[in-house]
Amino acid sequence: TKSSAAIGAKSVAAEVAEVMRAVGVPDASWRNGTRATRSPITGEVIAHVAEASGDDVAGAVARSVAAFEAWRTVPAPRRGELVRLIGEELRAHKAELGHLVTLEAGKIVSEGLGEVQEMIDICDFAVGLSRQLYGLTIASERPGHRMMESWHPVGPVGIITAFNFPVAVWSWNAALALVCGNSVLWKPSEKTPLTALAVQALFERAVHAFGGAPEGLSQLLVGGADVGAALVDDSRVPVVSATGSTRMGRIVSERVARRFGRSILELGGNNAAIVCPSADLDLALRGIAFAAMGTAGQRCTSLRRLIVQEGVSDGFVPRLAKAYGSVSIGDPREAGTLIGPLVDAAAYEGMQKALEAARAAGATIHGGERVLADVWPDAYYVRPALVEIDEQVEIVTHETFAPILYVLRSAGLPESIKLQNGVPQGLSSSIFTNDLREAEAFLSAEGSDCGIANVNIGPSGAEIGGAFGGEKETGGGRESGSDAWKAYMRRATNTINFSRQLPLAQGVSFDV
Ligand code: UN1
Repeated sequence: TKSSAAIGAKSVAAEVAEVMRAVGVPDASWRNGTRATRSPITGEVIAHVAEASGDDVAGAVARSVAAFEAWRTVPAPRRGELVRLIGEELRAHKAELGHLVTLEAGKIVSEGLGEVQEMIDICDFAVGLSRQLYGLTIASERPGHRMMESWHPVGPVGIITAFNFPVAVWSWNAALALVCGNSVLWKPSEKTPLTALAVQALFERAVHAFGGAPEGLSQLLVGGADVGAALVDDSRVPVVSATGSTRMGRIVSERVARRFGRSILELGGNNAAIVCPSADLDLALRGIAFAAMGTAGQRCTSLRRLIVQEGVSDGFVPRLAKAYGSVSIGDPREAGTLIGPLVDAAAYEGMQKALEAARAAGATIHGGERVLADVWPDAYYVRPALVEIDEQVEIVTHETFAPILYVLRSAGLPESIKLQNGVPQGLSSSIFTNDLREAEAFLSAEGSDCGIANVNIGPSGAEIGGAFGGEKETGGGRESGSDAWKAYMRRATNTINFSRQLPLAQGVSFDV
């Protein structure tokens, strides 16, 4: 635990002001507004942001529709050029934006920078994609006919993001949506408006360098739940991508479905890792430590359940407990800190409630207590908790957005997979094994039921090249790599008759 002597002299607010100036965010958007925002590092107020209200959304959507109507006629590779320029701005401002992620979301320095790198990576991916966006040609049953499918821009895309990846998730959606010919409207988390404002400023710079992009192509809507609701209910927004809790996602998906919109949902995870007797336990320990404790357990991919198989050395869990006991917790700005703060008091309370429930279920708990409260009474730092528990009781099946790792024992691989799949969420999963049969069984149709299944790495820290998302209560959406772009376009099936006859499909005759 960092001592107060080691605490940086500069206030978080002063550092925020420096970054906002360096990136060119107008003062009016964050200095004199109505909503106070706090840094989780110290709990101090760092900004008063200006807010939109639900009533402002209709006008923003109208501008977005106009921008879309112009943008969809721009050739896709040219649209890619704008995204390339966004990537360039991100490269040029990686240090500042990464630092702002640290200040506003409390991530350690390398994770703040990593988040911006993830944005740069998706821009690169989208630029290449802008020269593809391919459809199929399909064999027609009719002579002199050809069938094909075309992918077209779909319209304004609403993007609702969470505090824990305050900027990368926007970029997964926006980079694809923009090369696909859409406009975007972004409602960031109420906890992280400043990083969103900084990204918007970088976007405006890219637009300026690009020259000739329609006004309002990417708009930022800083505001509360009423803004989100207005966006979700607006039938001019055909696609809404939402990242957050399952509770929020259920509301969004029902409301979007009511107007026949499409939603891309990235909701709760309850990710597990199975440790088999053949595993490289040193490697497993490191993989588990990062996945479970990294980002203070506040990734949707964070490792929340560890399934240790019979035959794994008895020393393994005590070794893990030792790592939990000694991991450095403190100011995420400081080199050497691995665990920064929880986002706010509510996150801390949620964690303590979960630990109480586990204790009541007979669990043995290592760690989990609040630390540094004497230094920063308004910030919430905790020692990550390792919770040994006999059964996958109710509380274990919930996603608690905090660093709690439940440790379960299992008799063998089938039972491990059953435990792994025995929760309502289906985002990410992993197995540590050196046995090919076990690894392949885990990845097979009878194995993990998650959208992400890994071998010999933890469940978090995915690259952008793969499709990202999960099944069941995780919502079924896929973002970023692979063919996730298709969710941001509409598909048209085309049949072209180049003959002089008019044969009908299915052998139907209709002679007039
Ligand atoms: C999230 O936590 O919302 O796979 C996203 C990962 C990151 C993305 C996490 N690339 O952990």
